[in-house]
Amino acid sequence: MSEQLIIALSKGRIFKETLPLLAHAGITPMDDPESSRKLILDTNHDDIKLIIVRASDVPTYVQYGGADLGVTGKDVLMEHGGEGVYEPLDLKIACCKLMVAGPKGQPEPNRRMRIATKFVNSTKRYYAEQGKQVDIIKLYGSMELAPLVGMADRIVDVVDTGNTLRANGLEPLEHMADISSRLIVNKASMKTKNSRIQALIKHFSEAVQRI
Ligand code: PRT
Ligand code: MG
Repeated sequence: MSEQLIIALSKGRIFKETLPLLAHAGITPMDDPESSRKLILDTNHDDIKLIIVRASDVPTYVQYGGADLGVTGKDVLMEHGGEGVYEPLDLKIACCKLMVAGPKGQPEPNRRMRIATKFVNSTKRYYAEQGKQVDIIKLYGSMELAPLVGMADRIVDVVDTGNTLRANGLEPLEHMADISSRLIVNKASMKTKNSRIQALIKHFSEAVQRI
């Protein structure tokens, strides 16, 4: 039997949008992570397993060899830093933008701005490049709430339709980066399982062209 190949995915949009790419590579999961409690999903190949982890944990699993490959948002990858992983392919799925947003019509305060975000590293880098001193408040979700309760002047978050911002009286202010999901590969696996991983990259890249 050949060695196992483990692919790390997160539930929700990443899993759904990766399914057609897996299908093009002849890989079908045997379980649905939305209904199953299993964290390791079998596929139609005995030697290919999918692991289901938090979106922000995908690069960590791949970095430390818990998975050979993973699919992760560029936002998450930028925040992680990308150590220990290769990023061979832009999958062009789960597209969105990393943005600064704030309450509609509210100018910058005359003191240091407070920015609420889960993207602490990217936010630090962004304002440092502009030579702006800001205070960053780390949150784990629902960043949109922070300005509404007066805890922050701005947020940094990923935006797709902008509906969530609008529904909370916020507006997009600055575009920081275009985001899409990337295929990432553990550096050691790329050597030891090279031909299988190259074959998968090839199938995925064909699927990206077509879809
Ligand atoms: O949910 P959890 O905390 O576990 O992790 P996560 O939110 O990072 O995971 P998930 O599955 O929601 O997102 C995975 C990846 O999808 C992200 O890392 C992004 O690269 C990408 N992506 C694409 C998005 C969106 N579009 C998006 N719209 N991630 C999050 N959103 C949020 C957005 O912040 C807003 O709160 O969805 C909400 C709706 O967006 P609007 O602008 O359409 O209203
Ligand atoms: Mg989410």
